[in-house]
Order: sequence, then C-alpha cells, then structure tokens
Amino acid sequence: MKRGFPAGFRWGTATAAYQIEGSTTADGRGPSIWDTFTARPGLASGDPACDHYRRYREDIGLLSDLGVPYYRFSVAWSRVMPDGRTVEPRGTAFYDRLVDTLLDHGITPMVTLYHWDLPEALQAEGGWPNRALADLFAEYALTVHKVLGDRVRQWTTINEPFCAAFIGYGNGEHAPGIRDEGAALVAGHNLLLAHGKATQALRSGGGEQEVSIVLNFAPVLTDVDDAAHREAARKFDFLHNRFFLDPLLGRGYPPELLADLAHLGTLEPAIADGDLEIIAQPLDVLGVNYYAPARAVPLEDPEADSNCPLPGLRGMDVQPPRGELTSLGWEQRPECLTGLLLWLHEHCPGLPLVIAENGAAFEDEVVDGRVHDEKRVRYFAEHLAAVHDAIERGADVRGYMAWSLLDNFEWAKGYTQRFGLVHVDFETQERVLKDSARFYADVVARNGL
Ligand code: GCO
Repeated sequence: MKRGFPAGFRWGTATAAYQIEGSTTADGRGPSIWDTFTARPGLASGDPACDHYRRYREDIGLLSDLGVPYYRFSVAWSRVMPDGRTVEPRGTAFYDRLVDTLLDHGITPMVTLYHWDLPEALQAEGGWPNRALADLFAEYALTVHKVLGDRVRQWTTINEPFCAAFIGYGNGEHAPGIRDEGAALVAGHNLLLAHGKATQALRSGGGEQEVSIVLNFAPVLTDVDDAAHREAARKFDFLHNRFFLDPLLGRGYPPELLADLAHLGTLEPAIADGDLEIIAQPLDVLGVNYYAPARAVPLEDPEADSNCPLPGLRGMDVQPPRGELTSLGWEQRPECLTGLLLWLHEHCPGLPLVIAENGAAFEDEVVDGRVHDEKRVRYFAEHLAAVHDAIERGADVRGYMAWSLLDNFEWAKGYTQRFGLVHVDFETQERVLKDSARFYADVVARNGL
C-alpha cells in the first residue's frame, strides 16, 4: 500500500432523500418543491427514483457487503412534517427504522436535515426568501433530534446552501424554479440563519453530538495572471466559496462581496441585528463537497451581467470546462481538491474537515451482468490520492463520503446521469455492484490506496 490514511479515518457513502426514496405520497408525506418542480413538462419525476423507501433494507445490505462503515443520508422534511409544521409519525417512523437497520449492520448514520426538498406548503409562504422559515427549520431539526438523537451523533443542518439559494431562486434551474436574484440573496442569508438556529436547537436537545453544515466549493482557475483575471476570479470565488463560509466562521460577509452585490439591494437590508451571531454558532466539522473547479474570465463591460447562477455578479463570466470531462460536462482536476483542502485548513483554523461528497457521472458499461466503470474508478483513485496529499501536507481531513451509493435521480437531469457505486436498473430496480464499488470497498478495507 502506497498511501495509508490516518487511523479512524471515516469512510462512507452518501445519498439524499429526494434522489433515492420515491414513494412521494406514501404514509402521509406532503409534496416538496421538487415534486412540484418536476411536474413541469420535460422533467423526470423523483418517484420512484431508487424506490429506497421500500427497499432500504436491501440497500443497507449492500452497504454492509461493501464494508463501508459510515452512511450519510438526508431526512425529507415533507415526510416528517408534511405541511412543514405538523409531525407525521409514519414519516418519523421510517427514519427510525432506517437508523436502527444501519446500526444493526454496524454502520454509523450521518444525518443531513435539508438536502433541497422544502415542503411545498412552506414555498407557498414564500420559501427561503421568507425569514420565518429559519425558525420553522429549527423546530423541524429539534423534532428529528427527538426521534433519532439517542442513536445519531453526526448531524448536518443544510446541504449546499449555494445551490438551494442561487440555483433554486437565482437562475431557477432547480426547484422552486424562481428567477429573482434579489430574492436568491435573501434566501442565502435565511438558509444561514436557519442553520444557526437549527444548530442551537440540536445542541439544546442534549447528548453528545457533532454538528456540521455541508458547503460545495469550486476552486476558481484563470488562464491569465493579470489584474483583470484575478478580479474576475476573486468575484466568483467570493460568491461561490465565501458567501456562506465567512459568516459561519464569524467573519460576516466579505466586504468586497457585499460591494459586488450592493446594486441588487437586498442582502444588506436582510441582515437583522444579531443574525451574524446566530449564524456563527461554533461548528464541530465542516462538510466539503467537491466535484470540479470553475474557470473565470473578465468581461470588458463592467456593467455586463455574468453567466453564473447569479447574473448580477457583474463583470465576469464562467468559461467552459477543459480536458476530459465527466458525462455532466465537469472538468476533472484532482489537484484542485488538494488545493481546496489546504486552503480551507488555513482559512478555517482548528476546524476539522470531512469530504461529504465527491464523485463523478459517467456512462457504465454493462457486460454479462457485470458493470464496468473504469473512468469512475480512476476518478476516485485520483481524488483519493489528492485527499491523501492534502493530509500529508497538514490538512485536518477526518473522512470521505463517496457520492453516491446508488445511481439516482440527478435533479433537473433526471435519470440521465449515473453517479453510483451501485448500478440501478430503473426499470426493474435491480442493483448491481460496479467495479468502482469493489475498488472503493478495497480502499476502505485497507484504509489506503
Ligand atoms: C450535492 C448534490 C447531489 C448531486 C451531486 C451531483 O449535494 O451536490 O446535491 O445531490 O447529485 O452533487 O450533482
């Protein structure tokens, strides 16, 4: 073995409720914004997805066969509280069974409370641009903690607020499909506030727990090292990588970012007295999602809108990716993961990091019932080596969750993109381990590459 990971390194796989569960009307579940959004023409529905709501035992059996000791999953707010407020015991019972079954197999559950599936009833009240959702989210967090807190230690409040705010309410490519940049910025702030209040609620629930939030990062590359390119990269970097991180660390929004967004006129008025203190609750761990870098280029007209999810971030454009791409068209740059982890280590002193998602979509080759996915194996091998490099150079990385256990519902892309270690035939729901699953199981068993 060339690269050993630290003792106790947490190896896991990750999924999200709406991407795998299906059964969207079972046992009193209420509609979420993703049910409403995917009812639009041309979009695939998240039901049945992987039919995991009914097949969870089989899926946990797969996890157990693979010998991967941690499992990150999300709870659907609309199952636990169909209208966003009233508890549905059949919904909480599902997660109760799921956690028990994981523990029976010796697998440690890591719970994410929000992976984008807001109850539609709360969207009807304005969705995330409505500040009142922060308190409702804290009540939901406490409810789930009451049910699972005796067995679950690892809690993540929110997954990728960048996407929930800016892709959901900015460019509208994700649910709820709203294009209103000013509202998107307020949604971003309210998601942070919701995180802070939920963290307080979880801690008030007692017990020994580790609270985190999961952010998606995109290191920004430029072709030319001059002032204009550096400024274009700075703008995108601050929006993508620091809008959420800096307030969480107690530093507030970076002043340059506030200046970049000032003409939209909504973010600063949304910050009430005391908000930044609530947002800056101490974190035990930072969840890091990394898939690909971004490339930035300056626009000559400083007033020109950008092509990023928040067009009002003026004067820069995101350039097309380069090199051999994944099937989603994402650039493969493992060295950017090393750089990101080292930067986070410096930027967030004393905060342990866990990679909460990393993985790639490629087409699988199915031959005689075996599923070959050489490109995914290579992607994982290179990115794990990149994580190892970062650890060797001092980054405090405590774990790695492969995205994803199963091929699943890839949001606006429906079922066209396969990210799984396990191949799912969406006609028959048959699961078959891919070569990447065997590769990953081997890494986990040896705690190294
Ligand atoms: C995330 C995503 C996952 C996606 C994955 C690939 O947390 O980033 O929400 O749900 O499936 O990122 O796009």
